[in-house]
Amino acid sequence: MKKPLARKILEKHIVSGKWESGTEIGIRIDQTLTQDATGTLAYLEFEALGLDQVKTELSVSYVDHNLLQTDFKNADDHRFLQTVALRYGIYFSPPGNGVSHQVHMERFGTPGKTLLGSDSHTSTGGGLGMIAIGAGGLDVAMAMAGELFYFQTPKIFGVRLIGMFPPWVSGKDVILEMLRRHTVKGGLGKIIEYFGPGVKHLSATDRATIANMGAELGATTTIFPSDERAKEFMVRQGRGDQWIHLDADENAHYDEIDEIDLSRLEPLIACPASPDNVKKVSDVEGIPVAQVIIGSSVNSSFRDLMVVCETLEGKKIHPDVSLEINPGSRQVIENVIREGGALSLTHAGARIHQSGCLGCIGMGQSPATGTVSLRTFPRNFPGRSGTENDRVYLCSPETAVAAAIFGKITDPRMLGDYPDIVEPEKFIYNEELIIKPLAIAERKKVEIIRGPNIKPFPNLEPLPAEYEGEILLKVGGNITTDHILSGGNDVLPLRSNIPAISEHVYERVDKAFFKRCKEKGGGIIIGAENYGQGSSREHAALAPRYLGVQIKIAKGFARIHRSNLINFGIVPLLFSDPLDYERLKQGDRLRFPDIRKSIEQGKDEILAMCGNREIKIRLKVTDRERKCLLGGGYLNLVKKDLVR
Ligand code: MIC
Repeated sequence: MKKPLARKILEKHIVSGKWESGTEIGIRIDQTLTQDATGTLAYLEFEALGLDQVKTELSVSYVDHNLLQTDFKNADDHRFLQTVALRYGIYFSPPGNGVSHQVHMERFGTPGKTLLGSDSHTSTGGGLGMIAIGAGGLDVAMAMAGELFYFQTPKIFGVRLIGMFPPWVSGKDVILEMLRRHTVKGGLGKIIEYFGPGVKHLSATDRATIANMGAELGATTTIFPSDERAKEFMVRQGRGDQWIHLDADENAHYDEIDEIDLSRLEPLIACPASPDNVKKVSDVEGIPVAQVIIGSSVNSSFRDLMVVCETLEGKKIHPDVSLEINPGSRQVIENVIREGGALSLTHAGARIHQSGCLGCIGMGQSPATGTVSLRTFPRNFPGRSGTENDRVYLCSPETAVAAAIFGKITDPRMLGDYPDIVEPEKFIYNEELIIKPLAIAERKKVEIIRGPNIKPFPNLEPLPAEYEGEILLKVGGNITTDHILSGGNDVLPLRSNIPAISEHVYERVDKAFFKRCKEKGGGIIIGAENYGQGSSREHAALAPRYLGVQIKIAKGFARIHRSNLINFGIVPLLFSDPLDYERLKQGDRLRFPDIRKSIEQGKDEILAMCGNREIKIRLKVTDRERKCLLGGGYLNLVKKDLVR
């Protein structure tokens, strides 16, 4: 059979299972990345395994999220992460160096390798022909320990690109078009693979934008071929020798196919408050804008910023707009400076921030009450900006800069000549700024420095024989991990302190949740479709578990959150009859009389009682996952194996 590229790379990495729809495969992971907001916990988990060093080809720890230092907590975490990296043989990219996705692509991304990252946007690496997957921190810790990464054999969704971009249209418009067509659930269980004659017209960083936001489709990951454009990028990074040509077989078989004609795309924009609420910019023109942010996790590359610089040359931003620039990396801003772009930015009135994620996860940059903010970020979930009832739109740098100039949403095509951005033959960069692993003999001498906010990983008890609890909360469809546990400057610094962060669980949905959950000693949460979409933050599973939540029932779960639940021993049950979702309400008590035995015996149907009424509930898990659930989580299971 003629195979897609994703399958060819994955088959080279499969160690357990085989390529068969609906079954689990376990793959070898070549590279890992962590960022600080998820990394502290991932390294606490790695430490708990008691190993001496990482077992991957390459592991990198980035500090890019918790950059504001309003007290000791984030700074302490940064030091912890740096010393952990030195201790275990991990590269360390310090604060200010840039966003993990951009820096990894610049310095380490390699076609054909597998990359697992504790950030849902790790998929960015697919822009260079990698299989790059976002996961919970524990899965990444396990990969660092040399364990396999397990997931369901995905379907491969081929997207054929034809034509060429018209002026003022770029990579962001491709992924917004995908979200318009397929919604935030459209990629569940799938890898999105782009192919066809249009691919060669996309630069590596345009591809990275599309791959990054494949996470918003719910996809397992996204991949592009490794062709001349990927090579060009790697040569400019001084890494041409690491490039290899990789492509799908000719006439490869895809499980599903769609086609996008790039020449017919026009500027698009995702309206509040979901990345799939996509409209044509021309249809929402005229809405006054108070803030424009360009950069962060996506659209923060040299090309993205230079389009903005050149458009702004000789112009001034609108007096009602705060234009903010979050460069993807130090390398990006250095090259923009060399080309003279930074001067156009500052002279036009832009505020240049340090390289990092910042406002993308609510770490500063919150918009003013009742105002519109246009961002080139990947997500606009409600309240994620840190401002209640925020109105955040997602768009390309082209659309963003047009709004900054005119003070209202404006179709960028009216800006006239489209700047022709020529990338430097060789980017300037300073390799010394990423701290390399120490020689093996030196590692043991490193003392890991822990601040007072860094608390040990909590102990999780095995699943009891029977479980009874109250429905503590009933939520609707597409609930994000931001709803379950928000980001922002108040909560993010608690990521290494589970007891403290657990006080914030579901606070944005129901302020009384924590108190109720504490009083009842835990219980059950009920959700609808695509429960737990969005961020990979495993805290959204571990913190409720710490409060005693041991069962979640939904119509469907998002991939990463589902794995995180299992990793921490929360049973992810599915409604067999959607009417039961309608019938059950907050405050109902549910009893699972023989839940442990049913899971041990490999049963798919789990008996649940609401008073005298039986509720039809299913459990769709693999044998490995059953063991995790029974033992109180993945860490307990692996620790036991290591001891043995
Ligand atoms: C996100 O876009 O939500 C983040 C910030 O990248 C998160 C990481 C986190 O919650 O720490 C993600 O997507 O994994």
